[in-house]
Amino acid sequence: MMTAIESTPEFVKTVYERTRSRLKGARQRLARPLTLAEKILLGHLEHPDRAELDPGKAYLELNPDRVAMQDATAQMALLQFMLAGMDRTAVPTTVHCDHLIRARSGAAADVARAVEENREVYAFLESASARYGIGFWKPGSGIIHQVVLENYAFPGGMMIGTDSHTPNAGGLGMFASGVGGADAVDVMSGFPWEVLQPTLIGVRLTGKLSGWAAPKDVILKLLDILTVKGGTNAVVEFFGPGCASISCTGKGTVTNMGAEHGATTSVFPYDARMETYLRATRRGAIADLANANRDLLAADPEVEAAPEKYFNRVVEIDLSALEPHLVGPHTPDLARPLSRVPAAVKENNYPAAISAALVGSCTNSSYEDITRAAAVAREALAAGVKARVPLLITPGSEQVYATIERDGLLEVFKRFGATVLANACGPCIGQWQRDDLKKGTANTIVNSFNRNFPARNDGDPATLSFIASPEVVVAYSIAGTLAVNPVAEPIAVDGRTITLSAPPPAPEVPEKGFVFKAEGYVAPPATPASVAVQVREGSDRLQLLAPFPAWDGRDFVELPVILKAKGKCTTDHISPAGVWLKYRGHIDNIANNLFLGAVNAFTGVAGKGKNPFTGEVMEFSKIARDLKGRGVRWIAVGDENYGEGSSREHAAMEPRHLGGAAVIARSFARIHETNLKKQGLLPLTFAEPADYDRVREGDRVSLVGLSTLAPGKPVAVVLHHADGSRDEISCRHTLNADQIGWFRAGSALNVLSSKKK
Ligand code: MIC
Ligand code: SF4
Repeated sequence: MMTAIESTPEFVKTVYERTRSRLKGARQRLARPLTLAEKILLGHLEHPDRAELDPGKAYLELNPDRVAMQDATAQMALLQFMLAGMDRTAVPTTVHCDHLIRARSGAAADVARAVEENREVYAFLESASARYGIGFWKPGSGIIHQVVLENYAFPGGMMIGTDSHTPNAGGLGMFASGVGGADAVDVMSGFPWEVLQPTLIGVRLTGKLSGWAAPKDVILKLLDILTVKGGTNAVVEFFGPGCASISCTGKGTVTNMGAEHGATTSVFPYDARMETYLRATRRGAIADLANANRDLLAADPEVEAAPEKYFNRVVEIDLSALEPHLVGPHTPDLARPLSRVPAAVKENNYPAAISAALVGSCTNSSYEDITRAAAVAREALAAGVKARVPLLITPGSEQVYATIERDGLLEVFKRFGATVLANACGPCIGQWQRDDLKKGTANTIVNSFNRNFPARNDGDPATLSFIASPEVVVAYSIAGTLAVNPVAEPIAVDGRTITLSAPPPAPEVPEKGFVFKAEGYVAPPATPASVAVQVREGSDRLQLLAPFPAWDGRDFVELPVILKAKGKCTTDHISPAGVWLKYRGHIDNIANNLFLGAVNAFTGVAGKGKNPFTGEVMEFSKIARDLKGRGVRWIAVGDENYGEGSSREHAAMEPRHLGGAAVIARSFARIHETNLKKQGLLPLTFAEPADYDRVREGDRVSLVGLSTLAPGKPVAVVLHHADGSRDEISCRHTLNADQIGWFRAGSALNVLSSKKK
């Protein structure tokens, strides 16, 4: 039967009814009050009566209500889905074209160029969407998470998305999690989503945001507290009286950027602010349903009364005391209140001059965000001052764009000297053709994005990227320097000074309502099966996949270590985006970027290592390819929180494609660890984290006893050093029985295709 792509009231009603009935059994089993996250999780269990429940240990089988994919990850996801042999997706699914548009001269020209440059990729995505009954959002229609919030998210629902910032929908009370494409393929094929049962972090908000403090500062403060790995395998659930002072899209900012502390998702309870947003986005009937099911959409009252009894950890944030923050460079958890920035700039020798300011990204591109940012620009214009550094604005969606245009905000930005870019990811993902600076010039940028890993925005590791709220970014664009606190100190401009006042609270939804615009949406045809999926033979952008070979049943013996990564090794280090985004549908071509940003622990140099056979120093991808040619599998070694950041499964498929067998790290980020398992690699952690130091250059590694690999059972690992000595160490893994099956079969997809429902 054809399911609607939309989250129709009938659909939402069914979800609430199903949740209620599944919760009944779960409540009996647990016999205690439940948090909101637990209600949604238990309400989406495939087997509520018999599922093992053990936070941090048990794997849950869940039935998400929706799937969303963006163009850069959808390519691989759909190529895998094609191998699954399904006729159409089992749950409502959408594809959003937002990552492939290069920001250069402004919205219209950039979209036109992107359509030209990515013609065959868009044709593939559109035809595959049509073929499998998926809703398709064309380039220029908006950033996935903003479009999902405006159209598809609903309180109490569960969705997965092939993008790490999918938790944005938590601002509308949805349990929304970022996953790799292979997870999405499971759910699109009618199988459950398997995820480690998260532990629970409760964040109690008190007080009220005021002055320059913005929703962004709530998450920047939380990142400061939790750090980039503090949320791993946990759900962050907000509660307390402060929640009411944050709008729905503001809540979205907070949950969206929860990706940066690694949480499985973050979620707010349903409240009047969400109701306002639902009604303003033409979903009054869903607001009515939510109102009638409030008990499902918030924690039980006992939880708020004694949170420490129900959460593994409780964090308190007093919004009234919150100062505006700036985080960075290079990591989103290096937070400082603005008042401390000038001193930190001196101490650390950061370039004080700002070379560019950027507002936008899925985290901060709502109507409210743009309005607050425009208010700062307006005040400056009234004082005769414009942006003193290039200011680039990316609205989140067609709807936001059309509405800010009608309300005169675009005009304000134009007068202020800003460039308005396409409704897309743009510079947030390195799609920024910067012609103003020579590569390698140390420089500082400020933006309202979410990640600031080296080279992320402009492909240049010499750029220091700092993150703040949109209004603070505009204030910095006026100051042009980090040496002053632009929200508290007078700013010197052309021989005089101006002092900015805090922007007034912005309307959370436009007073005149949103301009509804969804010209970029293409619904699937009534008879999808007749559509041919377009993949040109010999294309350098798209390549059909072949299944990875099954494990041969033998131990891995004396495999070379091609990379020992030191320090932060995010997915941007493993498989950079920017110029490489163009190969996201071509496994062999994109594999040429393997480990390009990873820092070699033996040399401190990024992207290169020593070929274990020839001794030659070369790019890691070349080493891997050479070993593959010789029929030799290999190992990579990682540090803490290996694979932090994006959901891109390329970071797991590339090593697999080029012959990687295992990654041994001190710890893993959740999505990446799952991606490795899904693609048939073994993610192992050092039982003794200090054993990381035992790995020497030129080592060969044996993984012993793999035929008896079992859940919870450590793996014996032998490090054979070049001088003939050896170290025997123990490694852990988190594979459950099913996941061991993926390893044996060669990948999760091989298992899925063999048991297609
Ligand atoms: C990102 O912000 O890093 C991305 C680009 O949106 C990724 C997805 C991708 O790499 O395509 C993410 O966050 O998952
Ligand atoms: Fe796009 Fe940036 Fe959001 Fe990723 S974080 S979805 S690149 S806007």
